[in-house]
Amino acid sequence: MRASRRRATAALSVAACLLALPATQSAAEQRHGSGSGTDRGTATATSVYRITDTDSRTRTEIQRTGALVLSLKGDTAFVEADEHQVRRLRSAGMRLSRAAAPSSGSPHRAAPGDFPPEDSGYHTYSEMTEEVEAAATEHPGIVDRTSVGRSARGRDIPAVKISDNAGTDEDEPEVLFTCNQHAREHLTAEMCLHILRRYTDNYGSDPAITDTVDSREIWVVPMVNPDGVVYDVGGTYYRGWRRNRESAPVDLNRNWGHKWGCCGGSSGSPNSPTYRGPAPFSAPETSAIRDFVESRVVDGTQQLTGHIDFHTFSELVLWPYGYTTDDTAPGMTEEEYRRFASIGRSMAATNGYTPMQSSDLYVTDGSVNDWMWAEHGILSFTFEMYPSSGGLDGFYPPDEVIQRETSRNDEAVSILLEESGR
Ligand code: 0X9
Ligand code: CA
Ligand code: CA
Ligand code: CA
Ligand code: ZN
Repeated sequence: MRASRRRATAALSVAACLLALPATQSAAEQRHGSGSGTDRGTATATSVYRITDTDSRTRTEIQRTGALVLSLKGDTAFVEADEHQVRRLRSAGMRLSRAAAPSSGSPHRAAPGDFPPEDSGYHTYSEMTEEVEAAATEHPGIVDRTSVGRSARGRDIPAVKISDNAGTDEDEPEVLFTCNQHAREHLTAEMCLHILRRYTDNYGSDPAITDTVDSREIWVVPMVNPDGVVYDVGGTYYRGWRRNRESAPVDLNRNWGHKWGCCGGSSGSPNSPTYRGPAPFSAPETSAIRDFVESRVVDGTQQLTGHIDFHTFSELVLWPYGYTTDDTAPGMTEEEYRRFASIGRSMAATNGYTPMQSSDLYVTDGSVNDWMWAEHGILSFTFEMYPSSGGLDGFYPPDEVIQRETSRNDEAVSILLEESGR
């Protein structure tokens, strides 16, 4: 058994104290930082609700109230909402029931700014940069440590290139893996670091890995949103933070420049967790990745052919477009859509995730996949990792699952790297 007993005990005693108070926010949710102090901007308390029989249309409607669809299990959505949003959803005819409070959370941590001791398997920002440096030192021939730029608060955003002759730009298909656009989705940084280790430590001993490294240029950006990550673990409890750390924090996955703000799939309100920012690429973090991707256009040809952006959670494989529920749209022919769906399904068959067009989950505009595909023709997917469902605790799985849940995507990552050569 993992070290959850102590947490659960702590949670229960806190919960007991709160029973005497108006039940606006459960103890466990408070411990996960929902309500005041989250990136909702206002001091409205939120809770997690279960809504049955949803579809893409109703889930998009849910998002439009400012509530957040956290995960999907069949047709049942788990939704984080405040009282005002709950009233709006109920008056729209939806039936909401309070989801059970998360069973585990984080206790006081030894040192603010770090993960609590029982979650020390997760990498802080500085541990992530150390791991990247170490990979470059240990594998000088095949690892090149670079940077895509700086975050809003001036933090370096490391990028790693893995390839034979890593210091040379060779004529090989290039593939990009990005993680942690959303701050609280910590398992994703572990996913990127796992990819880094897998393609370096096994080079020269595993023939398939060696062949891939020799025939591709693999780019990995483990933490797109370092400010948000540092903030999320910077308090006594996990904060449940999603956005970056500009003074008006931006949801980076609504800030990309294709069909930005077009379709009700983001918010113009700085208080919303899905705030799209004042302009496309207003956020330093998205514009840094944009500049990097544009720098991969060599002699008029985009070198990057494949991309996965890792998120948590819901165990989904998603492909564009997100801004429209139509399969085809400008820049997406039927044949291209079929290719996305077919690769998405074959990847999902290896990890047990559910494959779908991203707007089948809910409509988003300004998300990364739409821009990568529409502007650069990059085969770009979103993976929503473990767990398959749950409330806010779904963002904080115990570190014991890291190895299992990152290696779970090995075959899918291999498929993308393979397809990117076609
Ligand atoms: O809303 C998002 O940005 C992603 N989900 S998350 O819970 N990690 O925030 C999903 C983006 C995929 N695109 C669409 N659903 N359209
Ligand atoms: Ca642990
Ligand atoms: Ca090479
Ligand atoms: Ca190249
Ligand atoms: Zn996310």
